[in-house]
Amino acid sequence: MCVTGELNKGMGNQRVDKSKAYLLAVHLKSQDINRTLAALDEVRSLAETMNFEVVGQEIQSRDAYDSKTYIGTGKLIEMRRIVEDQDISLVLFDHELTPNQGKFLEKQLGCMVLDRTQLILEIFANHAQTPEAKEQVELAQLKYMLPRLVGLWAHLDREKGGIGLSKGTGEKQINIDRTIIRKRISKLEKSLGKIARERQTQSNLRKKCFLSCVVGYTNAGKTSLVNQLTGAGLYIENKLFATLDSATRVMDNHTKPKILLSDTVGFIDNLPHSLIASFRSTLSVVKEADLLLHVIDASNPDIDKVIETTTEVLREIGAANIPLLIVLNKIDLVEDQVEMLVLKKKFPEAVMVSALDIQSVQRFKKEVSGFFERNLKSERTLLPYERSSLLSKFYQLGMVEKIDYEDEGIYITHKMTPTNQKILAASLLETANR
Ligand SMILES: Nc1nc2c(ncn2[C@@H]2O[C@H](COP(=O)(O)OP(=O)(O)OP(=O)(O)O)[C@@H](O)[C@H]2O)c(=O)[nH]1
Ligand SMILES: [Mg+2]
Repeated sequence: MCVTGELNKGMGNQRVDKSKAYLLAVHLKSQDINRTLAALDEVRSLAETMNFEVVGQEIQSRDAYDSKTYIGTGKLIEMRRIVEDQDISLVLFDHELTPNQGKFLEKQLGCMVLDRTQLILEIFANHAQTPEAKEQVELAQLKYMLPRLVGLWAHLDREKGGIGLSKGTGEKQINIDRTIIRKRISKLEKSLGKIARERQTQSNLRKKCFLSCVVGYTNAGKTSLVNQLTGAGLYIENKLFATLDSATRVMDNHTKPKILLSDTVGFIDNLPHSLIASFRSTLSVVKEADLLLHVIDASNPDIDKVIETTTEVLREIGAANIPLLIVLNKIDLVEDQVEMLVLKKKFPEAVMVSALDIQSVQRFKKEVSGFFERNLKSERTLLPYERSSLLSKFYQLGMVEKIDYEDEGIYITHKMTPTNQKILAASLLETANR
């Protein structure tokens, strides 16, 4: 499903004419202007990711958002002239518009209007490659659309006299559409549920390993680091949301158990809730991780916001309590020594890395292995001789450090992840009960 279908025609490298886009933001006087500027910059990156040509931008200072026009009547008139004079195809807003505001603005401006959420949904729709990602995006779009149907069909009721429709035609159409959309949502949820169960089987296999997962803001360099650390060859791009699927690769073969590294979809400020909900199964890998590597673009001027956003999403998906290592990537772009010192002071525990510098990547790899070793406690378990067949489980699930054969049984000194400890305990209990 693609709202910008017409505009997107010929997108990609072959695109000849880029659609001209204009950015609009409302700055509330009570807010920090830097945040408004940063939000507008982000909309620009989203627009560029969609291959639109951003030809201008405006910031309107107001005490409050205007409920009808969002930007205020004066600015709207000024904007209409700009749209006409410069042949603008679409106006992009830094904020989520109400369905009525969206429709009203489109009518007044005479061009397509997209808000931040729609833009993000469009990018996801464009980038989705796998059947799972496509279904997740469609689900998010339908959930976004459902409460907005009133706005879409209200005109039918308003215009009923003129076009000869009976009273309430719009309302009836809304009910038909709602039923169709609800059916499709339920079908998609069933299909995604099936994929999630298959994913669970894969994850049971993964549990035998130590799972680390990169998380963080979109474009922070997560996939680049995964590629450097594992040789994965995953797709990277200097655009937002290049990655929409999870991918897991072996990072270290020499440890017991192996260390795996997963890449996954990036986050953004005010990530639409429908998207987070729909991407739950893709993000399940984050929830299962033994260690999260929070990758941050060190050259981002608003690191606090980036951390805030990631922390918030991690909380929302139930991954807030997993051990987390801060990774300041793109350190090669921080040229100012003072800035570097500020970063070191602010994040004394962080790993500083550049995905472009192999030596720093190797140091980073050691940090992850070190974390893994530090966090695995040595345990000593007694295995009675009559259950010695379970010895192989210890080797499968962790590192066996020492074995002592005593009169009462085999004492095994081992290290394993908390998840694998639980799997082992369950196996021991199961055989004890037989
Ligand atoms: N200068 C510099 N550029 C980097 C570094 N790491 C990644 N990049 C660039 O940053 C851009 C984004 O990199 P990705 O690895 O796709 O970022 P990501 O976090 O996976 O992004 P999404 O999947 O879109 O969320 C690419 O153009 C990379 O080449 C780095 O350490 N230094
Ligand atoms: Mg990526």
